[in-house]
Amino acid sequence: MIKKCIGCGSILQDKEENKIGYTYSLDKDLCNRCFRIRNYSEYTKMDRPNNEYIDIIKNINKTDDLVLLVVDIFMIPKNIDEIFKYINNNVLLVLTKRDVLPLSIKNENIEIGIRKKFKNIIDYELISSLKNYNLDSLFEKINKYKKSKNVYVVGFTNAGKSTLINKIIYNYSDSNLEITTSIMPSTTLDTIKIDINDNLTLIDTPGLLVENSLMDKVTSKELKKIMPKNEIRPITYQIKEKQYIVVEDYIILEVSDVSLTIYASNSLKIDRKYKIKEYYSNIHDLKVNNQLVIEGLLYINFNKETNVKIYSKYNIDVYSRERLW
Ligand SMILES: Nc1nc2c(ncn2[C@@H]2O[C@H](COP(=O)(O)OP(=O)(O)OP(=O)(O)O)[C@@H](O)[C@H]2O)c(=O)[nH]1
Ligand SMILES: [Mg+2]
Repeated sequence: MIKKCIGCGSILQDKEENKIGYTYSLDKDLCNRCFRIRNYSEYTKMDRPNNEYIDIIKNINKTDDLVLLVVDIFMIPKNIDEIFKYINNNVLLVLTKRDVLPLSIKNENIEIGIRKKFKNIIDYELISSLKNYNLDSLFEKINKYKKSKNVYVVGFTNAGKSTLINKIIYNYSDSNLEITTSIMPSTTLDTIKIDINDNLTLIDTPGLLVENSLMDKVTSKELKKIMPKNEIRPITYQIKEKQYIVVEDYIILEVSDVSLTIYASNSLKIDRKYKIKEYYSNIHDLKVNNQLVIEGLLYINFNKETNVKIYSKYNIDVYSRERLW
């Protein structure tokens, strides 16, 4: 009989120690990797090719089950729309991690931006799993829109899908199951079915990989600094002559004659400099309309269209986009 790890969904096996699903005894419910993440916060990188994750999402198309698309409101990936290529199901958009976005950004403005960006959704909810914010309202919407017992939870890696499901289990079911969550990408490796009640089964799925994201280049220790833990304090600079903004040892931004506001984790070291001794080899020269995104690290709002030069330690996506709010 096939037995799946209750933490990450992978099929348990006791043969190959370095492969997915390894456990030294098939009597266990957790694979070794999940056991180590949970008990020692020790993460072993163990991912599958992105096309296998895409195939899992595509399979949902064969059903008319409701889909919850979970999106990290601070790190909306560049290719977020890709998901709509794979599924035609009804999509309830769940914007999560509201707790890290500054409260000075009004929910009404977020709603306007979201309605403009996501045209193919039946509804949306702005939540924080961490703070239990709007979870009752989300749970009502799930019950309102679901067409069948099964509801799929999809999104990009690290969006907070499994954390949300754990919260729903805790709040609204008698079960004490817990899915493995972590700060590193590709924590969930296969589908995990969770019965919330007789009429509702949530199905967790592995997150699609974010292309060229800093998330994939750094250690878990670094990621702890990069991922905001609490409300972001935006940093504004008025820049006249040519200056440099340095973010840890990840990027150097070269700008002049502009006002900019940086949204990034409060734990990151951000400095303004007039001279730079050493640059990085990945160079991006681009015109930014009003928002610059460094994938997996931060975004910066500009008061006007401007030319910027970015030196990046790693080969990651750097691009301009229309700000949503
Ligand atoms: N601040 C904050 N962090 C959150 C919230 N929800 C999840 N996180 C964090 O986001 C990280 C990723 O969470 P997961 O639930 O493992 O993400 P996932 O979408 O299941 O990721 P994959 O399994 O890789 O697809 C963890 O460090 C969580 O603690 C939230 O509401 N607020
Ligand atoms: Mg997960």
